[in-house]
Amino acid sequence: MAHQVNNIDFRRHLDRSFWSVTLVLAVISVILVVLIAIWPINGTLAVAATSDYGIDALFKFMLFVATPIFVFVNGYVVYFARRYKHRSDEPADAVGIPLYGVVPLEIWWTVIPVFLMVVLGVWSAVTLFSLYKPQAGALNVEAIGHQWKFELRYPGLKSSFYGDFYLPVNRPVTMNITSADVIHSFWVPQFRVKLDMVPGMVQQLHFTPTEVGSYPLICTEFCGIGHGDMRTTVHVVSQADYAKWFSGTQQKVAQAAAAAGSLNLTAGDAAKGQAVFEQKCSVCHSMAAFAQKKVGPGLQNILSDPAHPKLVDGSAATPESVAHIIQNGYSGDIGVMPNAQANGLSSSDVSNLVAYLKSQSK
Ligand code: HEC
Ligand SMILES: [Cu+2]
Repeated sequence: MAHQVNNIDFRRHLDRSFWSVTLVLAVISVILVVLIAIWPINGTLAVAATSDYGIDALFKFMLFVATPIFVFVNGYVVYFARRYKHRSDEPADAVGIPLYGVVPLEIWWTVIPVFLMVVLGVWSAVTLFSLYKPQAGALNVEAIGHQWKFELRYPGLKSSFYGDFYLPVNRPVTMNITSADVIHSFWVPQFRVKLDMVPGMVQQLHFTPTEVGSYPLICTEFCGIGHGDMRTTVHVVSQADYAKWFSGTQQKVAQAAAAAGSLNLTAGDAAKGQAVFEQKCSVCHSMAAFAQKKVGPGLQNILSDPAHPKLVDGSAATPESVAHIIQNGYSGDIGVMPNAQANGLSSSDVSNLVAYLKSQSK
């Protein structure tokens, strides 16, 4: 007969196989913990900014504690499942040891995790706050998330730009982070920083890049169909290279602004247009019939589709009106088509795109 027993001496029921398994699990844990202790994390993933701020140490501590827990819990689960499984010579309704409460065990498995959680919590909070500490003389950069790219704004540049960006080595950076549409996330693994980009909210990250090199900036918040493509590169360079890049970009941005008015649609190059299309439009448009929608409609035969003689904005399908939509964007029943600035298009990109769309129309 099964009956509940409190505080029975459970050790009586643990035979030698239990203690051998315990020994094996202890040995495995010790080996893993030693391996973790000597593992150089920055050999696996380089650290390139001061913002590691002890994050690697915190991570190691977590692994250090979690690994033996993982080994023991899973080891015992497997052991007990085998050792105390139902045997064919037992009655079908046999129950195991009538073990209900063992106070000393319960105290231990409460006190130890509480202690570990408190240490982890306090340590994490201290580490986190150090990421929010502004530094003197910092370079202020704005990063704005868009579906699906990063827009960058620098003081002294007439307008923002998209794509790769540069930071001078050993100069503190304040990254002002927000989003223009949905929630994205700003993550540079080698800087050990990650912060959500939230529309309507500007948050700051403070770090100093310390190693020259090129590192990925990755969106780590699922933000729609193009999320997987939402990555770019941050180049950490010497002060001189940074100055060179900055003045070059300053010129480019000014030129693009000046050229935006003058669009020459007859000079477009369809092959170049195709390359731009694949890079910047194909997340939302396929080169197929109008009805083949991704986010926006299919764009094949856009200039010669009897089923759709008019464009989505109601204008007649001419190269000029297609260029108008590509430059200014359009928001209608289907959704939002971003403008040329948001898509990062120069005016020659626009004329090349129109030439390409023309070449895909019969
Ligand atoms: C974020 C998604 C998105 C991106 C990126 C995008 N488009 Fe669009 N596009 C749309 C949507 C949505 C529409 C339809 C708008 C509506 O009518 O509501 C559209 C409409 C259009 C139209 C009008 C189609 C018609 O039949 O009238 C053209 C032309 C066009 N896009 C070209 C481009 C080109 C060229 C690019 C690349 C530079 C591009 N789009 C990038 C979403 C996008
Ligand atoms: Cu994103």
